Amino acid sequence: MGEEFFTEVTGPIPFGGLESRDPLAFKVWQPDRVVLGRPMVDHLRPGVCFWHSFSWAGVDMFGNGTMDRPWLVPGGDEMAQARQRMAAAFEFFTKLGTPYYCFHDRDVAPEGDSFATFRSNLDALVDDALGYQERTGVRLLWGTANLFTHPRYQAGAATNPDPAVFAYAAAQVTHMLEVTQRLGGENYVLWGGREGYDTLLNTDLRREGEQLARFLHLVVEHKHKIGFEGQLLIEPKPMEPTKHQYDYDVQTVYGFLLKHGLEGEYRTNIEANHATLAGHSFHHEVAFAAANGMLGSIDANRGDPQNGWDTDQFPNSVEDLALPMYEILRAGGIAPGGFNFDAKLRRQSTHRTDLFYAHIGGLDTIARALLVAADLVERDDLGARKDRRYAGWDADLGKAILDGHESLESLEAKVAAGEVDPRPVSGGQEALENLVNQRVWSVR
Ligand code: XLS
Ligand code: CA
Ligand code: CA
Repeated sequence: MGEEFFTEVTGPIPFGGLESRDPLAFKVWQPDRVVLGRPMVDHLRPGVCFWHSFSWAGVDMFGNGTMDRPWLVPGGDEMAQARQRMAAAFEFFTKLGTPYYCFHDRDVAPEGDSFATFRSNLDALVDDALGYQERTGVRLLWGTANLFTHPRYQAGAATNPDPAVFAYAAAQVTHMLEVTQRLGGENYVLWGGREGYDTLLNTDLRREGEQLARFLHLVVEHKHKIGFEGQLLIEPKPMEPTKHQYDYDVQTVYGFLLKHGLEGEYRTNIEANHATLAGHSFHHEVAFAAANGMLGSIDANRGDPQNGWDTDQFPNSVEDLALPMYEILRAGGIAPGGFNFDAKLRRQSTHRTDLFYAHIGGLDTIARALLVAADLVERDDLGARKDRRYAGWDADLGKAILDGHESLESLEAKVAAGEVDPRPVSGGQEALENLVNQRVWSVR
């Protein structure tokens, strides 16, 4: 073993239980605990994201890096630092005990001064990653290409007014899709960070929509050509860094895919904080995706209700997560997706061990949300009440309407003859909320 980076944590983080006072022990997360007939780890498939945890030193738009990250100190040999970064990452994954990780091409490999150099840097580091994966058993949940940091992408990648930028983005995605396949990645994500606009004064919405659709078709073609068996995912976000982003929310993405004949090829990677930025709840985004065959994977994090930024904080509210988790269980689970912690430390959490506290809290929170959701599914009160509420649609009148056996005229005749005379029924929202809270409070 080479240099050790997380010396305060000696071995895998143990399970301590709800009464444990050890800050470096799990209170709820027990990968092997069986929930609804499956180990917890198979339900949640949690992953650590490379970019926030290993490729970011706490830089923000007003200040320099604050964190103790020797592999990010500016001015060093970039390939040597990249190797250190990967060693630190795999040491962390193994000590934390999570099965998956996710990365952008640029998180692991130095850019160099040309695409050819970038590609060979990436290939060398992917060779290393393969070795680490084999030795540790940690797997790749998803790969993605960074099409937003370099100045060439300032006006978007696929939606750029310059086709040369489209071509450059295509080159990056081609290679990263192949890298993801080589590493056995189970999904490939496209987040259109700058596929949007800052002002309509210089933006042709019609052209940009067509360009984006063409790009998405090319990705599908290449996926099938190389036989990549993973799932393609689009990650919605309404804004930031652009003023408006085209993949606004799951429903917008779904409509775009339908319009361009891409349905069935992509699902969504839903990030909790992006849902709230879009003015929705995370629950809404997950429920919409589940109802329309668009549920792909989850980026687990939260925003801060006091501001409208993408703060990417670690999840810490079981109440917020229990109902999205319930939708996921009812939809048959999240695999081949998982729960990627797309979350970063606060800038003042400068110590390396803070990374452990953050992920321990996040894992315990999603694990407890899973227990609550599983209990709700097992009792099935919510499902049964919903079924009762819609029972009319399974009876004669509802079926006749949906099967096309009724017209406006035939319905008018029924109403006029007094055969149909609806009475308002209570939606019972408060009783339902109580039911959920009772589970949140009592499940162990
Ligand atoms: C940014 C996004 C990004 C994607 C991957 O807001 O969350 O990190 O998950 O490109
Ligand atoms: Ca994300
Ligand atoms: Ca985010």
